[in-house]
Amino acid sequence: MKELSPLQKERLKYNPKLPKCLSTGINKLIITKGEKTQSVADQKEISELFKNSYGLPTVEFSTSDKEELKSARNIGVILSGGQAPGGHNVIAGLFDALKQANPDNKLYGFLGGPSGIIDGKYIELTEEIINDYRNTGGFDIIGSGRTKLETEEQFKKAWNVCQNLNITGIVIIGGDDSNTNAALLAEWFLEKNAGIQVIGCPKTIDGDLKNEQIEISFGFDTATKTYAELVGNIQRDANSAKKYWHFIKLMGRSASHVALEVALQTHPNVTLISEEVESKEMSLADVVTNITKAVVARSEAGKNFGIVLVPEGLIEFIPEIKSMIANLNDVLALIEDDTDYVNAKSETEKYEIIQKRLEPQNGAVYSSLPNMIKSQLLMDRDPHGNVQVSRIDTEKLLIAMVKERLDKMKEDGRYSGKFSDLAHFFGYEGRCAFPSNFDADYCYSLGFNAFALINFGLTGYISSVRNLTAPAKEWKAGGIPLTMMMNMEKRHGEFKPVIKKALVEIDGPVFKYLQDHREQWIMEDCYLFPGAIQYFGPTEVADITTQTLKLEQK
Ligand code: FBP
Repeated sequence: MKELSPLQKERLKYNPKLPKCLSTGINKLIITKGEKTQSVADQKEISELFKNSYGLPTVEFSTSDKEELKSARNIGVILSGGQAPGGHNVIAGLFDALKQANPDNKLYGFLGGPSGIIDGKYIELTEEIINDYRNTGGFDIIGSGRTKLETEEQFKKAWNVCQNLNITGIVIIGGDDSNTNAALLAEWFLEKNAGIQVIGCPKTIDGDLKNEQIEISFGFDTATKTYAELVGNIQRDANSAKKYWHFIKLMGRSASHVALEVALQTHPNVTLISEEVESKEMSLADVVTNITKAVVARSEAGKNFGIVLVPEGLIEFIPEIKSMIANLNDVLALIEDDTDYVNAKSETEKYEIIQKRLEPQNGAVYSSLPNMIKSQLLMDRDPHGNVQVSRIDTEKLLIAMVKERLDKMKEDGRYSGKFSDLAHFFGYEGRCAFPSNFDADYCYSLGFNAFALINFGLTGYISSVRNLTAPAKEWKAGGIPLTMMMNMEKRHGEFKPVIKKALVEIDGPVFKYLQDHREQWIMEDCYLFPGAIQYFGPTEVADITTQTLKLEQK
Protein backbone atom coordinates (compact mmCIF):
# COMPACT_ATOMS: atom_id res chain seq x y z
CA MET A 1 0.00 0.00 0.00
CA LYS A 2 1.34 3.42 -0.98
CA GLU A 3 1.83 5.90 1.85
CA LEU A 4 -0.48 8.92 1.54
CA SER A 5 -0.29 12.37 3.13
CA PRO A 6 -3.24 13.40 5.32
CA LEU A 7 -4.52 15.78 2.61
CA GLN A 8 -4.20 13.06 -0.05
CA LYS A 9 -6.40 10.81 2.10
CA GLU A 10 -9.00 13.51 2.70
CA ARG A 11 -9.17 14.63 -0.94
CA LEU A 12 -9.86 11.09 -2.13
CA LYS A 13 -13.12 11.30 -0.17
CA TYR A 14 -14.28 14.59 -1.74
CA ASN A 15 -17.50 14.20 -3.70
CA PRO A 16 -17.41 16.59 -6.68
CA LYS A 17 -20.57 18.55 -7.39
CA LEU A 18 -22.40 18.10 -10.70
CA PRO A 19 -24.84 20.45 -12.45
CA LYS A 20 -28.43 19.45 -11.71
CA CYS A 21 -29.08 18.54 -15.35
CA LEU A 22 -26.31 15.93 -15.21
CA SER A 23 -26.85 14.68 -11.67
CA THR A 24 -30.31 13.26 -12.40
CA GLY A 25 -28.75 10.46 -14.43
CA ILE A 26 -26.85 10.04 -17.67
CA ASN A 27 -29.62 7.96 -19.28
CA LYS A 28 -32.30 10.53 -18.54
CA LEU A 29 -30.77 13.34 -20.56
CA ILE A 30 -32.41 15.01 -23.50
CA ILE A 31 -30.60 17.20 -25.98
CA THR A 32 -31.63 20.52 -27.52
CA LYS A 33 -29.87 21.69 -30.66
CA GLY A 34 -29.15 25.37 -31.24
CA GLU A 35 -28.40 27.30 -34.40
CA LYS A 36 -25.83 26.17 -36.96
CA THR A 37 -22.43 27.68 -36.28
CA GLN A 38 -19.51 29.07 -38.23
CA SER A 39 -15.81 29.46 -37.45
CA VAL A 40 -14.60 32.62 -35.67
CA ALA A 41 -12.63 33.61 -38.79
CA ASP A 42 -11.48 32.29 -42.17
CA GLN A 43 -14.87 30.61 -42.76
CA LYS A 44 -14.11 29.70 -46.38
CA GLU A 45 -10.82 27.91 -45.61
CA ILE A 46 -12.11 26.18 -42.47
CA SER A 47 -15.35 24.97 -44.11
CA GLU A 48 -13.33 23.51 -46.98
CA LEU A 49 -10.91 21.76 -44.63
CA PHE A 50 -13.70 20.42 -42.38
CA LYS A 51 -16.27 19.37 -44.98
CA ASN A 52 -17.95 16.86 -42.66
CA SER A 53 -17.85 18.63 -39.30
CA TYR A 54 -18.22 22.31 -40.21
CA GLY A 55 -21.31 24.27 -39.21
CA LEU A 56 -22.70 21.86 -36.59
CA PRO A 57 -25.20 23.34 -34.09
CA THR A 58 -24.42 23.99 -30.44
CA VAL A 59 -26.21 21.58 -28.07
CA GLU A 60 -27.50 21.77 -24.50
CA PHE A 61 -28.66 19.06 -22.10
CA SER A 62 -31.73 18.90 -19.90
CA THR A 63 -33.46 15.97 -18.22
CA SER A 64 -36.56 13.90 -18.83
CA ASP A 65 -38.36 11.22 -16.79
CA LYS A 66 -37.69 8.52 -19.31
CA GLU A 67 -34.60 6.42 -18.92
CA GLU A 68 -32.91 4.90 -21.98
CA LEU A 69 -30.14 2.29 -21.67
CA LYS A 70 -27.82 2.19 -24.66
CA SER A 71 -25.73 -0.79 -25.74
CA ALA A 72 -22.26 -1.20 -24.26
CA ARG A 73 -19.28 0.47 -25.89
CA ASN A 74 -15.59 1.16 -25.39
CA ILE A 75 -14.20 4.66 -25.05
CA GLY A 76 -10.60 5.93 -25.13
CA VAL A 77 -9.21 8.95 -23.30
CA ILE A 78 -6.08 11.04 -23.93
CA LEU A 79 -4.46 13.68 -21.73
CA SER A 80 -2.71 16.11 -24.02
CA GLY A 81 -0.28 19.03 -23.62
CA GLY A 82 0.83 20.69 -20.39
CA GLN A 83 -0.46 19.46 -17.05
CA ALA A 84 -3.40 21.33 -15.49
CA PRO A 85 -4.99 20.66 -12.08
CA GLY A 86 -8.14 18.57 -12.40
CA GLY A 87 -7.27 16.31 -15.33
CA HIS A 88 -7.78 13.23 -13.17
CA ASN A 89 -11.26 14.41 -12.28
CA VAL A 90 -12.20 14.76 -15.95
CA ILE A 91 -11.29 11.10 -16.33
CA ALA A 92 -13.17 10.19 -13.12
CA GLY A 93 -16.30 12.04 -14.35
CA LEU A 94 -16.04 10.34 -17.74
CA PHE A 95 -15.61 6.95 -16.08
CA ASP A 96 -18.53 7.40 -13.69
CA ALA A 97 -20.85 8.59 -16.48
CA LEU A 98 -19.86 5.72 -18.72
CA LYS A 99 -20.39 3.09 -16.03
CA GLN A 100 -23.68 4.71 -14.99
CA ALA A 101 -24.83 4.60 -18.64
CA ASN A 102 -24.02 0.91 -18.94
CA PRO A 103 -21.88 -1.09 -16.47
CA ASP A 104 -20.44 -3.04 -19.42
CA ASN A 105 -18.92 0.09 -20.95
CA LYS A 106 -15.11 0.20 -20.80
CA LEU A 107 -12.63 3.07 -20.61
CA TYR A 108 -9.13 2.82 -22.09
CA GLY A 109 -6.49 5.42 -21.23
CA PHE A 110 -3.86 6.08 -23.92
CA LEU A 111 -0.42 6.49 -22.42
CA GLY A 112 1.87 9.51 -22.81
CA GLY A 113 -0.51 11.79 -24.73
CA PRO A 114 -1.66 11.59 -28.36
CA SER A 115 1.29 9.32 -29.28
CA GLY A 116 -0.39 6.59 -27.16
CA ILE A 117 -3.23 6.19 -29.63
CA ILE A 118 -0.82 6.00 -32.58
CA ASP A 119 1.53 3.51 -30.96
CA GLY A 120 -1.24 1.49 -29.33
CA LYS A 121 0.01 2.12 -25.78
CA TYR A 122 -2.88 1.99 -23.35
CA ILE A 123 -4.30 0.63 -20.10
CA GLU A 124 -7.85 -0.20 -19.18
CA LEU A 125 -8.98 2.25 -16.50
CA THR A 126 -10.82 0.35 -13.80
CA GLU A 127 -12.69 1.54 -10.71
CA GLU A 128 -9.69 0.52 -8.59
CA ILE A 129 -7.29 2.70 -10.60
CA ILE A 130 -9.66 5.67 -10.87
CA ASN A 131 -10.34 5.67 -7.12
CA ASP A 132 -6.66 6.30 -6.38
CA TYR A 133 -6.69 9.49 -8.46
CA ARG A 134 -9.96 11.21 -7.55
CA ASN A 135 -9.44 14.93 -6.77
CA THR A 136 -5.67 14.69 -7.14
CA GLY A 137 -3.43 16.95 -9.23
CA GLY A 138 -1.20 15.83 -12.09
CA PHE A 139 -1.69 13.78 -15.21
CA ASP A 140 0.25 10.78 -13.93
CA ILE A 141 -2.68 8.37 -14.19
CA ILE A 142 -1.85 7.90 -17.91
CA GLY A 143 0.73 10.66 -18.61
CA SER A 144 0.61 13.38 -21.24
CA GLY A 145 2.48 14.52 -24.37
CA ARG A 146 2.46 17.13 -27.12
CA THR A 147 2.44 15.02 -30.30
CA LYS A 148 0.63 16.83 -33.11
CA LEU A 149 -1.90 14.61 -34.87
CA GLU A 150 -2.06 15.62 -38.50
CA THR A 151 -0.73 13.05 -40.94
CA GLU A 152 -2.70 10.42 -42.81
CA GLU A 153 -0.33 7.79 -41.45
CA GLN A 154 -0.99 8.82 -37.82
CA PHE A 155 -4.75 8.82 -38.37
CA LYS A 156 -4.66 5.37 -39.96
CA LYS A 157 -2.64 3.99 -37.06
CA ALA A 158 -5.08 5.54 -34.57
CA TRP A 159 -7.99 3.96 -36.44
CA ASN A 160 -6.28 0.61 -36.41
CA VAL A 161 -5.67 0.79 -32.64
CA CYS A 162 -9.31 1.79 -32.04
CA GLN A 163 -10.56 -1.07 -34.19
CA ASN A 164 -8.43 -3.56 -32.23
CA LEU A 165 -9.89 -2.31 -28.96
CA ASN A 166 -13.39 -1.85 -30.38
CA ILE A 167 -13.25 1.82 -29.36
CA THR A 168 -16.03 3.97 -30.83
CA GLY A 169 -15.45 7.21 -28.92
CA ILE A 170 -12.35 9.20 -27.93
CA VAL A 171 -12.09 12.06 -25.45
CA ILE A 172 -9.10 14.37 -25.88
CA ILE A 173 -8.41 16.51 -22.83
CA GLY A 174 -6.27 19.43 -23.92
CA GLY A 175 -5.66 23.07 -24.73
CA ASP A 176 -6.10 24.90 -28.04
CA ASP A 177 -3.56 22.80 -29.93
CA SER A 178 -4.82 19.51 -28.51
CA ASN A 179 -8.41 20.40 -29.34
CA THR A 180 -7.20 21.24 -32.85
CA ASN A 181 -5.96 17.62 -32.89
CA ALA A 182 -9.43 16.54 -31.77
CA ALA A 183 -11.09 18.52 -34.58
CA LEU A 184 -8.76 17.05 -37.22
CA LEU A 185 -9.24 13.52 -35.96
CA ALA A 186 -13.03 13.90 -35.78
CA GLU A 187 -13.09 15.16 -39.37
CA TRP A 188 -10.87 12.37 -40.62
CA PHE A 189 -12.98 9.66 -38.94
CA LEU A 190 -16.14 11.21 -40.44
CA GLU A 191 -14.60 11.29 -43.89
CA LYS A 192 -13.64 7.63 -43.61
CA ASN A 193 -17.00 6.72 -42.10
CA ALA A 194 -15.01 5.05 -39.31
CA GLY A 195 -17.80 5.23 -36.72
CA ILE A 196 -15.49 6.76 -34.10
CA GLN A 197 -16.59 9.93 -32.32
CA VAL A 198 -14.13 12.51 -30.94
CA ILE A 199 -14.92 14.94 -28.13
CA GLY A 200 -12.56 17.56 -26.66
CA CYS A 201 -12.34 18.96 -23.12
CA PRO A 202 -11.04 22.51 -22.44
CA LYS A 203 -7.84 22.21 -20.42
CA THR A 204 -5.03 24.69 -19.87
CA ILE A 205 -3.74 26.73 -16.98
CA ASP A 206 -3.17 29.53 -19.53
CA GLY A 207 -6.88 30.41 -19.57
CA ASP A 208 -6.72 31.20 -23.29
CA LEU A 209 -9.15 28.53 -24.47
CA LYS A 210 -12.40 30.36 -23.92
CA ASN A 211 -15.30 32.05 -25.66
CA GLU A 212 -18.95 32.70 -24.87
CA GLN A 213 -19.70 29.01 -24.28
CA ILE A 214 -16.37 27.95 -22.76
CA GLU A 215 -16.20 30.37 -19.86
CA ILE A 216 -12.80 29.14 -18.69
CA SER A 217 -10.44 26.23 -19.29
CA PHE A 218 -9.90 23.97 -16.31
CA GLY A 219 -6.72 24.36 -14.27
CA PHE A 220 -6.66 28.16 -14.53
CA ASP A 221 -8.46 28.48 -11.19
CA THR A 222 -6.04 26.29 -9.22
CA ALA A 223 -2.85 27.40 -10.98
CA THR A 224 -3.54 31.12 -10.54
CA LYS A 225 -4.46 30.59 -6.88
CA THR A 226 -1.20 28.70 -6.37
CA TYR A 227 0.88 31.45 -8.02
CA ALA A 228 -1.08 34.12 -6.13
CA GLU A 229 -0.20 32.40 -2.86
CA LEU A 230 3.51 32.46 -3.81
CA VAL A 231 3.41 36.07 -5.03
CA GLY A 232 1.61 37.11 -1.84
CA ASN A 233 4.29 35.40 0.25
CA ILE A 234 7.05 37.16 -1.69
CA GLN A 235 5.25 40.50 -1.28
CA ARG A 236 5.20 40.00 2.48
CA ASP A 237 8.89 39.12 2.44
CA ALA A 238 9.69 42.17 0.30
CA ASN A 239 7.66 44.42 2.56
CA SER A 240 9.42 42.99 5.63
CA ALA A 241 13.03 43.11 4.42
CA LYS A 242 12.52 46.18 2.18
CA LYS A 243 15.62 45.42 0.13
CA TYR A 244 14.74 43.54 -3.06
CA TRP A 245 12.94 44.14 -6.30
CA HIS A 246 11.37 40.81 -7.27
CA PHE A 247 10.76 40.25 -10.97
CA ILE A 248 8.35 37.34 -11.24
CA LYS A 249 7.65 35.71 -14.58
CA LEU A 250 4.38 33.79 -14.63
CA MET A 251 3.53 30.94 -16.95
CA GLY A 252 0.64 31.31 -19.34
CA ARG A 253 2.19 31.15 -22.80
CA SER A 254 1.05 33.93 -25.20
CA ALA A 255 -1.93 35.28 -23.30
CA SER A 256 -1.49 37.28 -20.08
CA HIS A 257 -4.61 35.93 -18.33
CA VAL A 258 -2.51 34.25 -15.62
CA ALA A 259 -0.48 37.40 -14.83
CA LEU A 260 -3.63 39.53 -14.85
CA GLU A 261 -5.55 37.20 -12.54
CA VAL A 262 -2.60 36.90 -10.15
CA ALA A 263 -2.30 40.71 -10.14
CA LEU A 264 -5.95 41.04 -9.19
CA GLN A 265 -5.49 38.54 -6.38
CA THR A 266 -2.31 40.17 -4.99
CA HIS A 267 -2.00 43.87 -6.08
CA PRO A 268 1.73 43.99 -6.97
CA ASN A 269 3.50 47.28 -7.76
CA VAL A 270 3.92 46.70 -11.49
CA THR A 271 2.11 44.25 -13.78
CA LEU A 272 3.02 43.96 -17.43
CA ILE A 273 0.30 42.79 -19.79
CA SER A 274 1.53 41.60 -23.18
CA GLU A 275 -1.68 42.47 -25.02
CA GLU A 276 -1.45 46.07 -23.75
CA VAL A 277 2.18 46.32 -24.85
CA GLU A 278 1.15 45.19 -28.32
CA SER A 279 -1.91 47.40 -28.58
CA LYS A 280 0.08 50.48 -27.52
CA GLU A 281 2.92 49.44 -29.84
CA MET A 282 5.39 49.74 -26.99
CA SER A 283 9.00 48.94 -27.76
CA LEU A 284 11.21 46.95 -25.39
CA ALA A 285 12.77 50.28 -24.42
CA ASP A 286 9.32 51.67 -23.53
CA VAL A 287 8.58 48.68 -21.30
CA VAL A 288 11.91 49.19 -19.54
CA THR A 289 11.21 52.92 -19.17
CA ASN A 290 7.92 52.22 -17.41
CA ILE A 291 9.46 49.79 -14.94
CA THR A 292 12.41 52.13 -14.33
CA LYS A 293 10.04 55.01 -13.58
CA ALA A 294 8.30 52.89 -10.93
CA VAL A 295 11.66 51.89 -9.40
CA VAL A 296 12.81 55.52 -9.27
CA ALA A 297 9.52 56.85 -7.89
CA ARG A 298 9.46 54.25 -5.13
CA SER A 299 13.12 54.85 -4.35
CA GLU A 300 12.46 58.57 -3.97
CA ALA A 301 9.78 57.66 -1.42
CA GLY A 302 12.40 55.58 0.44
CA LYS A 303 11.20 52.24 -0.92
CA ASN A 304 13.99 50.35 -2.62
CA PHE A 305 11.87 47.27 -3.06
CA GLY A 306 8.90 46.13 -5.06
CA ILE A 307 7.23 43.47 -7.16
CA VAL A 308 7.00 43.25 -10.95
CA LEU A 309 4.83 40.60 -12.63
CA VAL A 310 5.93 39.57 -16.09
CA PRO A 311 3.72 37.40 -18.32
CA GLU A 312 5.62 34.52 -19.87
CA GLY A 313 4.78 35.48 -23.45
CA LEU A 314 5.67 39.19 -23.18
CA ILE A 315 8.58 39.01 -25.57
CA GLU A 316 6.35 37.76 -28.39
CA PHE A 317 4.07 40.81 -28.09
CA ILE A 318 6.65 43.58 -28.27
CA PRO A 319 6.04 44.64 -31.90
CA GLU A 320 9.68 44.76 -33.03
CA ILE A 321 10.39 41.37 -31.40
CA LYS A 322 7.13 39.87 -32.68
CA SER A 323 8.07 40.77 -36.23
CA MET A 324 11.57 39.39 -35.68
CA ILE A 325 10.21 36.10 -34.22
CA ALA A 326 7.81 35.64 -37.19
CA ASN A 327 10.74 36.13 -39.57
CA LEU A 328 12.96 33.91 -37.39
CA ASN A 329 10.35 31.10 -37.45
CA ASP A 330 10.45 31.14 -41.25
CA VAL A 331 14.26 31.12 -41.22
CA LEU A 332 14.39 28.26 -38.70
CA ALA A 333 11.88 26.20 -40.73
CA LEU A 334 14.59 25.92 -43.43
CA ILE A 335 17.66 25.96 -41.22
CA GLU A 336 18.42 22.23 -41.45
CA ASP A 337 19.29 22.76 -45.13
CA ASP A 338 21.56 25.72 -44.38
CA THR A 339 25.05 24.19 -44.44
CA ASP A 340 26.72 27.35 -43.07
CA TYR A 341 24.48 27.20 -40.02
CA VAL A 342 24.71 23.42 -39.56
CA ASN A 343 28.53 23.58 -39.75
CA ALA A 344 28.90 26.70 -37.60
CA LYS A 345 31.74 26.25 -35.08
CA SER A 346 30.39 28.39 -32.28
CA GLU A 347 27.17 29.83 -30.92
CA THR A 348 28.38 33.32 -31.88
CA GLU A 349 28.84 32.21 -35.46
CA LYS A 350 25.29 30.82 -35.44
CA TYR A 351 23.90 34.13 -34.15
CA GLU A 352 25.73 35.97 -36.94
CA ILE A 353 24.35 33.64 -39.63
CA ILE A 354 20.82 34.00 -38.25
CA GLN A 355 21.19 37.78 -38.20
CA LYS A 356 22.18 37.76 -41.89
CA ARG A 357 19.29 35.45 -42.87
CA LEU A 358 16.75 37.75 -41.22
CA GLU A 359 15.38 40.83 -42.95
CA PRO A 360 17.70 43.77 -42.09
CA GLN A 361 15.37 45.40 -39.55
CA ASN A 362 14.70 42.05 -37.82
CA GLY A 363 18.40 41.17 -37.94
CA ALA A 364 19.16 44.40 -36.10
CA VAL A 365 16.62 43.57 -33.37
CA TYR A 366 18.02 40.05 -33.02
CA SER A 367 21.59 41.27 -32.72
CA SER A 368 20.62 43.85 -30.07
CA LEU A 369 19.54 41.11 -27.65
CA PRO A 370 21.86 39.53 -25.07
CA ASN A 371 23.32 36.16 -26.12
CA MET A 372 21.26 34.34 -23.48
CA ILE A 373 18.03 35.48 -25.19
CA LYS A 374 19.44 34.97 -28.72
CA SER A 375 20.20 31.37 -27.86
CA GLN A 376 16.82 30.79 -26.15
CA LEU A 377 15.03 32.10 -29.25
CA LEU A 378 16.77 29.46 -31.35
CA MET A 379 15.52 26.56 -29.22
CA ASP A 380 13.22 24.07 -30.96
CA ARG A 381 9.60 25.12 -31.40
CA ASP A 382 7.12 22.75 -29.76
CA PRO A 383 5.45 20.16 -32.04
CA HIS A 384 2.69 22.70 -32.77
CA GLY A 385 5.18 25.36 -33.91
CA ASN A 386 5.00 27.54 -30.76
CA VAL A 387 8.08 29.33 -29.39
CA GLN A 388 8.74 27.75 -25.98
CA VAL A 389 8.30 30.98 -24.04
CA SER A 390 8.63 29.20 -20.70
CA ARG A 391 12.33 28.79 -21.58
CA ILE A 392 13.03 32.43 -22.37
CA ASP A 393 14.32 34.41 -19.39
CA THR A 394 12.32 37.59 -20.04
CA GLU A 395 12.41 38.52 -16.36
CA LYS A 396 16.23 38.43 -16.42
CA LEU A 397 16.34 40.43 -19.65
CA LEU A 398 14.18 43.13 -18.05
CA ILE A 399 16.28 43.18 -14.89
CA ALA A 400 19.47 43.63 -16.94
CA MET A 401 17.95 46.45 -18.95
CA VAL A 402 16.50 48.27 -15.94
CA LYS A 403 19.86 47.98 -14.19
CA GLU A 404 21.63 49.45 -17.22
CA ARG A 405 19.20 52.38 -17.25
CA LEU A 406 19.61 53.02 -13.53
CA ASP A 407 23.39 52.89 -13.83
CA LYS A 408 23.26 55.56 -16.53
CA MET A 409 20.93 57.68 -14.41
CA LYS A 410 23.34 57.30 -11.49
CA GLU A 411 26.22 58.51 -13.64
CA ASP A 412 24.16 61.59 -14.59
CA GLY A 413 23.21 62.13 -10.96
CA ARG A 414 19.51 61.51 -11.67
CA TYR A 415 19.22 58.49 -9.38
CA SER A 416 20.80 57.68 -6.08
CA GLY A 417 18.76 54.73 -4.82
CA LYS A 418 19.66 51.06 -4.50
CA PHE A 419 18.47 48.33 -6.84
CA SER A 420 18.90 44.74 -5.70
CA ASP A 421 17.06 42.32 -7.89
CA LEU A 422 15.76 38.77 -7.63
CA ALA A 423 14.30 36.81 -10.52
CA HIS A 424 11.62 34.14 -10.18
CA PHE A 425 9.64 32.01 -12.57
CA PHE A 426 6.42 30.36 -11.37
CA GLY A 427 4.90 27.88 -13.74
CA TYR A 428 5.50 24.22 -13.07
CA GLU A 429 4.74 24.85 -9.38
CA GLY A 430 1.05 25.35 -10.17
CA ARG A 431 0.27 22.84 -12.87
CA CYS A 432 -0.09 19.75 -10.70
CA ALA A 433 -1.51 21.18 -7.48
CA PHE A 434 -4.50 19.45 -5.90
CA PRO A 435 -7.42 20.94 -7.86
CA SER A 436 -9.34 23.62 -5.96
CA ASN A 437 -12.94 22.71 -5.16
CA PHE A 438 -13.95 24.74 -8.21
CA ASP A 439 -11.63 22.81 -10.54
CA ALA A 440 -12.49 19.48 -8.89
CA ASP A 441 -16.21 20.10 -9.55
CA TYR A 442 -15.75 21.69 -12.97
CA CYS A 443 -13.45 18.94 -14.23
CA TYR A 444 -15.66 16.14 -12.98
CA SER A 445 -18.62 17.82 -14.71
CA LEU A 446 -16.67 18.30 -17.96
CA GLY A 447 -15.75 14.60 -18.03
CA PHE A 448 -19.27 13.45 -17.17
CA ASN A 449 -20.65 15.79 -19.84
CA ALA A 450 -18.12 14.56 -22.42
CA PHE A 451 -19.62 11.10 -22.11
CA ALA A 452 -23.13 12.56 -22.44
CA LEU A 453 -22.05 14.07 -25.80
CA ILE A 454 -20.70 10.69 -26.89
CA ASN A 455 -23.88 8.96 -25.74
CA PHE A 456 -25.86 11.17 -28.09
CA GLY A 457 -23.65 10.16 -31.02
CA LEU A 458 -21.97 13.55 -31.38
CA THR A 459 -18.48 14.12 -32.73
CA GLY A 460 -16.27 17.18 -33.33
CA TYR A 461 -17.55 18.88 -30.17
CA ILE A 462 -15.91 20.27 -27.05
CA SER A 463 -17.50 19.62 -23.66
CA SER A 464 -19.03 22.85 -22.36
CA VAL A 465 -20.14 23.52 -18.78
CA ARG A 466 -21.34 27.09 -18.23
CA ASN A 467 -22.82 29.57 -15.76
CA LEU A 468 -19.78 28.90 -13.60
CA THR A 469 -20.12 31.78 -11.16
CA ALA A 470 -23.39 30.27 -9.91
CA PRO A 471 -23.42 27.30 -7.51
CA ALA A 472 -22.52 24.04 -9.30
CA LYS A 473 -26.07 22.72 -9.31
CA GLU A 474 -27.07 25.67 -11.53
CA TRP A 475 -24.33 25.07 -14.11
CA LYS A 476 -25.47 24.36 -17.67
CA ALA A 477 -24.03 21.53 -19.75
CA GLY A 478 -23.77 20.95 -23.48
CA GLY A 479 -21.38 20.97 -26.42
CA ILE A 480 -19.77 23.42 -28.83
CA PRO A 481 -18.60 22.42 -32.31
CA LEU A 482 -14.80 22.56 -32.39
CA THR A 483 -14.78 24.15 -35.84
CA MET A 484 -16.66 27.13 -34.39
CA MET A 485 -13.49 28.09 -32.49
CA MET A 486 -11.06 27.81 -35.41
CA ASN A 487 -9.10 30.15 -37.67
CA MET A 488 -6.02 29.90 -39.92
CA GLU A 489 -2.58 30.64 -38.43
CA LYS A 490 0.98 30.34 -39.64
CA ARG A 491 2.78 27.42 -37.95
CA HIS A 492 6.20 26.02 -38.95
CA GLY A 493 6.09 28.39 -41.95
CA GLU A 494 2.65 27.21 -43.25
CA PHE A 495 -0.95 28.32 -42.73
CA LYS A 496 -2.87 25.72 -40.73
CA PRO A 497 -6.34 25.49 -39.15
CA VAL A 498 -6.04 25.98 -35.37
CA ILE A 499 -8.28 26.90 -32.46
CA LYS A 500 -8.02 30.63 -31.93
CA LYS A 501 -6.37 31.65 -28.67
CA ALA A 502 -8.40 34.03 -26.52
CA LEU A 503 -6.10 36.87 -25.46
CA VAL A 504 -6.67 39.45 -22.73
CA GLU A 505 -9.18 42.03 -23.98
CA ILE A 506 -7.76 45.47 -23.44
CA ASP A 507 -11.24 46.96 -23.40
CA GLY A 508 -12.62 44.15 -21.21
CA PRO A 509 -13.61 44.41 -17.52
CA VAL A 510 -10.69 42.40 -16.14
CA PHE A 511 -7.94 44.52 -17.66
CA LYS A 512 -9.95 47.64 -16.83
CA TYR A 513 -9.86 46.72 -13.14
CA LEU A 514 -6.08 46.55 -13.26
CA GLN A 515 -5.88 49.80 -15.20
CA ASP A 516 -8.05 51.61 -12.65
CA HIS A 517 -5.84 50.53 -9.76
CA ARG A 518 -2.31 50.13 -11.04
CA GLU A 519 -1.15 53.75 -10.44
CA GLN A 520 -2.15 53.42 -6.79
CA TRP A 521 -0.47 50.00 -6.51
CA ILE A 522 2.89 51.40 -7.73
CA MET A 523 3.39 53.70 -4.75
CA GLU A 524 1.07 52.51 -1.99
CA ASP A 525 1.75 49.02 -0.80
CA CYS A 526 -1.71 47.58 -1.29
CA TYR A 527 -0.44 44.02 -1.28
CA LEU A 528 -2.97 41.23 -0.75
CA PHE A 529 -1.96 37.89 0.74
CA PRO A 530 -4.33 35.25 -0.61
CA GLY A 531 -2.66 32.36 1.23
CA ALA A 532 -2.90 28.70 0.28
CA ILE A 533 -5.91 27.20 -1.49
CA GLN A 534 -8.46 26.06 1.07
CA TYR A 535 -10.14 22.74 0.39
CA PHE A 536 -12.31 22.69 3.51
CA GLY A 537 -14.08 25.38 5.49
CA PRO A 538 -16.43 28.27 4.78
CA THR A 539 -17.66 28.43 1.20
CA GLU A 540 -16.42 32.07 0.92
CA VAL A 541 -12.86 30.77 1.00
CA ALA A 542 -13.15 27.16 -0.15
CA ASP A 543 -15.42 27.61 -3.17
CA ILE A 544 -14.41 31.01 -4.58
CA THR A 545 -13.74 31.30 -8.31
CA THR A 546 -11.24 33.64 -9.96
CA GLN A 547 -11.57 37.42 -10.28
CA THR A 548 -11.38 36.95 -14.05
CA LEU A 549 -14.46 34.76 -14.11
CA LYS A 550 -16.32 37.05 -11.71
CA LEU A 551 -15.60 40.21 -13.69
CA GLU A 552 -16.21 38.59 -17.09
CA GLN A 553 -19.50 37.01 -16.06
CA LYS A 554 -20.81 40.01 -14.14
P1 FBP B 1 -0.99 23.76 -22.63
O1 FBP B 1 -1.25 24.89 -23.58
O2 FBP B 1 -0.73 22.49 -23.31
O3 FBP B 1 -2.06 23.64 -21.59
O4 FBP B 1 0.36 24.09 -21.84
C1 FBP B 1 0.45 25.20 -21.05
C2 FBP B 1 1.84 25.49 -20.56
O5 FBP B 1 1.87 25.27 -19.16
C3 FBP B 1 2.26 26.91 -20.91
O6 FBP B 1 1.80 27.85 -19.96
C4 FBP B 1 3.75 26.80 -20.97
O7 FBP B 1 4.32 27.78 -21.80
C5 FBP B 1 3.96 25.43 -21.56
O8 FBP B 1 2.83 24.67 -21.15
C6 FBP B 1 5.21 24.77 -21.09
O9 FBP B 1 5.37 23.58 -21.80
P2 FBP B 1 6.17 22.32 -21.32
O10 FBP B 1 5.34 21.62 -20.30
O11 FBP B 1 6.28 21.50 -22.54
O12 FBP B 1 7.47 22.79 -20.76
